[in-house]
Amino acid sequence: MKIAVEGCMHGELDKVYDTLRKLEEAEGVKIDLLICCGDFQAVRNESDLQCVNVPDKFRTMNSFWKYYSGQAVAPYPTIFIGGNHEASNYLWELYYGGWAAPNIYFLGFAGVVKFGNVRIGGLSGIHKQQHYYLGHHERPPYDQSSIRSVYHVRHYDVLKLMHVKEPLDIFMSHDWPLGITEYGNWQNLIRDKKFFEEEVNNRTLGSEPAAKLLNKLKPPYWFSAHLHCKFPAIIQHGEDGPTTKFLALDKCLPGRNFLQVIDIPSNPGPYEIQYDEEWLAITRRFNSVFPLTWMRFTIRNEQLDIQDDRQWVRSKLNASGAKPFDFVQTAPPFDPSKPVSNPSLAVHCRNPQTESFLQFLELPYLLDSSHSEGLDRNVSGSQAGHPFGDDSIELPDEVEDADDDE
Ligand SMILES: [Mn+2]
Repeated sequence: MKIAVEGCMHGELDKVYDTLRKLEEAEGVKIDLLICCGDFQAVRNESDLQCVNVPDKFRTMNSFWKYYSGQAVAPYPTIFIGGNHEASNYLWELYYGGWAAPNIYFLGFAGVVKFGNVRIGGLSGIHKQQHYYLGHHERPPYDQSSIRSVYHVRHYDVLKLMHVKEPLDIFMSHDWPLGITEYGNWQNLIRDKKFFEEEVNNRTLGSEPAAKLLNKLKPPYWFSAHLHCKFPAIIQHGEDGPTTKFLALDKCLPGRNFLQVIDIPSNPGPYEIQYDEEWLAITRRFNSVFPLTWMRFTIRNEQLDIQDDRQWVRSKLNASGAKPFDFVQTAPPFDPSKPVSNPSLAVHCRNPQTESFLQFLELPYLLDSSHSEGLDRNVSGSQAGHPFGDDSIELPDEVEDADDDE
């Protein structure tokens, strides 16, 4: 199976698919799947664009809407995670994962799916310590604080991924695992990217939860993006342990290293995206403690036994199949002939894919804020005192964005 891996998409689907078509022709290969490591920008219309945390000069429609509206069709099955520049309102509708457009699958805030017999996991967002232990309290429309914190990685989602016991083939995180530079040529990296030097030397470059997941999951491949440069590394887990090939990739610009094709041994195709039994069991087990407020998320025993859920999920999948529920449009797509200058504020929408998924797992719908009304709201009422704005780790990304002409 040939899998094309891409760094940040930034809404440039036309360009990436075009590059892949040319690559297939030039090399005489067939690409089976595209995976993208975040900053996908699944922007459907002007309202979504207001939910993306991005400097105004980069607040542009780009090309996802064509694939969402049906005007264009993704020529390769595409799987993506979220980064720090996303239509977060739309990704929240699909918190558990789902089709963002036909043939384009969002892995969820955390998720695992199967493509053929290849098992792919991922964690969306970037790490920010001050928000790590909070619940997912953010709802559209976002303010200046929640438009940023909505994509900050949560302990809850990492904990779910820490429960994955069966081997994964590929894992994706948007920011790099903390300390990863020690396993590659960091001297080259800081020569080309001077502003990483201090963080590399202080061992502060990257995400601590991603590093913990890397240590726990030990997948053969780990891909990241975010810092807009290529960086390979090889991690040897223990003396006789397995190895992980790490690769960070750039964003999609001419002359940049934004694509890599890997060849993974697999069953013969055709392949399709399918639900993963172990992941659904973990999702089912953890949904009862899904934290949805400002309150600090703690759980008495962090090791939950999922065996009963596993059995239950297996019989459900045997009865109904493991194919994800069909794509459904939930917002009008952008119409270039009728641009909207004053878009309405985005509000939460119950995506039928998510509703079907939860019905399938016999779980309640919790993604709208009404769920927390019965809980103690004192904590969530104190927004004014909440720290925000210190997004220093994002600086390299934003500094580089500011230098680039897109
Ligand atoms: Mn990013």
